[in-house]
Amino acid sequence: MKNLKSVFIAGIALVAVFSMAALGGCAPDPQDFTFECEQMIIEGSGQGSAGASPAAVETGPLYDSEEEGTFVGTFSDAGSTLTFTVTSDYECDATITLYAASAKSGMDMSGVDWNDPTTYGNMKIWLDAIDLEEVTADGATVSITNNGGAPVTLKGTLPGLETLDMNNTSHWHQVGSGSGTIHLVKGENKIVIEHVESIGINYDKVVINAAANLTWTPTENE
Ligand SMILES: [Ca+2]
Repeated sequence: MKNLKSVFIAGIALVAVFSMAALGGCAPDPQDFTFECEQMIIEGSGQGSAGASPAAVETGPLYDSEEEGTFVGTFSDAGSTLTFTVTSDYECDATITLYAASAKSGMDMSGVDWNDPTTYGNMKIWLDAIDLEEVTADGATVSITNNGGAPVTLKGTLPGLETLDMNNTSHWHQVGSGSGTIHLVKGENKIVIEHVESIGINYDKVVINAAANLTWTPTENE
């Protein structure tokens, strides 16, 4: 009798587990998985100091910090992409957060008289903040899609700088972030970050918070 009762209770427990799995779809507690942009497949280009350049991996000091970061820089041409494939053991909605720094510089030379060197200091250079949710004629500034589906809307801002010191590398590494919801399928998720607008952005990393185990194979870029 006692054994029968145990079997019965075990049966109820099993039904409960299956019901939870059916309702939630995702099993483990949510956890963060980090994907460094410099380890993604880079297909991009932009304007470097020597003119048109392929997107490149660069390491440098972070703004207002003792630390260094590694980025995909010289990334400004529309249509450039970062691609990475994540294998998930569950189908679920997950939070995706992009960490990046604005490299959208602006310049005002109206106070400069080129015949008068004493006015050269009046040149103003700055970095614009980038609202990741802002929709341009071509779509959002940055588009993230999974397996070719609808783009994820990212909410967040990459901060700007009132005065940009071109020679201070850390000024190009003031990291901000934007988050959205991405739907992961069980199995392969080919995630593409597309640079929609022709403006400068230095890409740092993506963090996905998912109630699943996510794995990937990083790409070795130079
Ligand atoms: Ca990075």
